[in-house]
Amino acid sequence: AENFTRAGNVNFNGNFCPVLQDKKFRYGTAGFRYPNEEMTFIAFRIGFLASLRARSLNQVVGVMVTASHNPTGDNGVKIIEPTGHMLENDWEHLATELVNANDTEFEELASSTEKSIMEKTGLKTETIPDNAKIFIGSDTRDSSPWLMRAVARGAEFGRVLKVNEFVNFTTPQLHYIVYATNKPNLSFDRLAPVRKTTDAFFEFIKRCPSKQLENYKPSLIVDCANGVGALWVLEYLNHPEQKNFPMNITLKNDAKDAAANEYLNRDCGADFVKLWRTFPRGFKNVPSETRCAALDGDADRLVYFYSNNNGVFILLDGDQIAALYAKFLIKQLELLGAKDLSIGVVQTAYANGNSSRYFRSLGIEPAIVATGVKNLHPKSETYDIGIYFEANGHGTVTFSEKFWDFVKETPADPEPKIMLRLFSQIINDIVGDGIADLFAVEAILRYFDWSIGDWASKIYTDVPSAQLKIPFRDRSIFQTTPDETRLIKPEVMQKEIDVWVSKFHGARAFVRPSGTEPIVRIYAEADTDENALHLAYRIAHVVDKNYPIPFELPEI
Ligand code: G16
Repeated sequence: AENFTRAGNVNFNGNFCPVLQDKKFRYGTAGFRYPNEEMTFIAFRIGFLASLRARSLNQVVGVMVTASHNPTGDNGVKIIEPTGHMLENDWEHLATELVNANDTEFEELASSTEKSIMEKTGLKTETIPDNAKIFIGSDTRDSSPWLMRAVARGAEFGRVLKVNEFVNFTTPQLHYIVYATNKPNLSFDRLAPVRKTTDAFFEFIKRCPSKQLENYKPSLIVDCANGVGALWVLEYLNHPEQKNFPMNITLKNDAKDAAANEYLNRDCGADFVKLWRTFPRGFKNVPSETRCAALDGDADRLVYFYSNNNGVFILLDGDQIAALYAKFLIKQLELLGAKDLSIGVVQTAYANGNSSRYFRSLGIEPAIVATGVKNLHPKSETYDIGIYFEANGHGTVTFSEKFWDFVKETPADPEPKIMLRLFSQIINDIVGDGIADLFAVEAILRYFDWSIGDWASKIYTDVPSAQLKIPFRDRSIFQTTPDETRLIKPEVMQKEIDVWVSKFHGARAFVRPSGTEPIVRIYAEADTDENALHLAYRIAHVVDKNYPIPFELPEI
């Protein structure tokens, strides 16, 4: 079954599978994501391109096989730069060209691409530098082993034979391992991301100011979305200090093998909880005021939730995590009188209006960029301390060289400086990491001695909002402004949206095509939950009127 053609088109069952000529594939928000039976030739060609990237830089390049929050029938591939970051823009274009070439065009395009890249780097076309290597990672999807092989064969076609496989890894772990392997002073190690976070976490909680905890309880329930996080969360508690400072984590939706794929992200996980603002499956009997968190399928997102004593479901999403981080970080800077370190926040159009207002009250004007870590991360790096989060729970904190100099260990360091340094080590500053973020949130809640209710009430409360997903075949008809809050095309639709928004009090709403699923997303805010939902459905009707939706929308 491994007789890949030279264009990589053999599917999952070993059958020849020509590239679909009527379909255009694009490198979306986080790489290529499609139904898994369409993915083999894409994985092969991405393996090929990754090998050219690795050869031209003489470094390790990563390829992650995952479709993260998408349903189990999808899979995906994305390339990870040697820095651990998302693939450069120019290379996304190359990837799109290679993937959309038909079977006969592919070989010629592959060889001309190889030649021109190697020429640009001043190397002979056949050169295979010593450090050029591909790290392929995958989560628990049952189509992943096959797609990993396709990536490896593609890399071989691109003449890179040094390939390491990371089966059942989270996406952020692979990002970190690729980064650390390329760093001269760090060494390659599969458990490096775990150790880095937990060593700092236990040291941090040992030093927390409140010795007698009144509100914070070191126990929580984690919804693992039946994905790879289930294999890892408890691994982070496998630390000598766990017996002195026990954290009690209960896992739910923790089916972790490929056989359990049916339940991956199904009625559970961070995307489900965020979208539907309700408990995932398996949480029926959880008592009120119990701190709960949800990861997504590849554990790169995190949201918290609970029900309060009145039985009301409360969501603490990525915006709330960013606000918690900001509160803690600003406090440390104030205690240290460190005025010359800049601190910034990066959000997207989905950020809840009250979160942005909260940051303004702290003197931080949040920067709004397009959806996708690839857009948030670089902006965040323009600050000494950059906090970036998407409302869906994807985010982290980045630090500048000036920050690292500032927190460098010296004798008699003041306590807030130590806490800043430890926090920066708990976090996976290379990319948003659901598990590292979970430990960072726990550390801060413990630092403030806060219950989840304290967190929900002491920072800000959300403006009522609603989100809908509408299946949509040709998303290319939509063009948005750079911040994605308005449609440039179709113009008529934006006019109709404006009319509806003006009819609601304190409202805003937008439509944007997803870069990971064959859907458009609708987001609306208004003065009440009912009105926000009502407005979202009004906008859905606008989409339906212009481009009929393949199902009945509720009458409003
Ligand atoms: C990916 C990206 C996120 C993005 C999300 C949804 O998340 O990494 O930055 O917010 O897709 O994107 P879209 O709205 O374009 O569908 P994940 O967790 O699926 O990798």
